[in-house]
Amino acid sequence: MNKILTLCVIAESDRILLGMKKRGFGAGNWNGFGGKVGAEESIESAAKREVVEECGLVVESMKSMGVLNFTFEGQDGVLEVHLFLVDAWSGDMIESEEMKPQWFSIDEIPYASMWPDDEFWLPSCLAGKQCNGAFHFATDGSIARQTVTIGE
Ligand code: 8OG
Repeated sequence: MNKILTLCVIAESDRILLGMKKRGFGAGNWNGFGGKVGAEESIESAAKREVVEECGLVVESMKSMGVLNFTFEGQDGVLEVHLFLVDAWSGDMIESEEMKPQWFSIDEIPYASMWPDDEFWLPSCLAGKQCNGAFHFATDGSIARQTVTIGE
């Protein structure tokens, strides 16, 4: 079964907000904010809900940046992750049960402690370019195959 998920990249010109995932899928990695789209909600409203739940910030403006599909060796189904770049927000940042947020300089993004695919699309996303792609993960967590298309 395919799953639809969201991923919001919150960034200013020189820094990015990442969250240390404290539990569940991807625990121990820095990542953007997001999760599963509920049956009754739009992808955009799910993206905004996940941001406020995970780090307390209210999304005021975001841009759709593409779709990344993830498959895993030996597992059925596709994770369809809808990517957004958030460029305006309000509210106060909080640590949640799921995520510990922290700002990083754009020059010091901790790729070694992130999902291994991120280095192939995140720089382009931060530059405002559309990112579409598919990554197939081997059982050891490495990327076995990938296709990435970067747009304008
Ligand atoms: O609800 P849950 O916490 O399981 O959602 C998983 C989050 O992780 C969701 O925001 C989508 C995101 N995500 C993946 N795979 C990858 C990936 O390979 N790279 C990044 N950066 N995020 C991912 O599910």
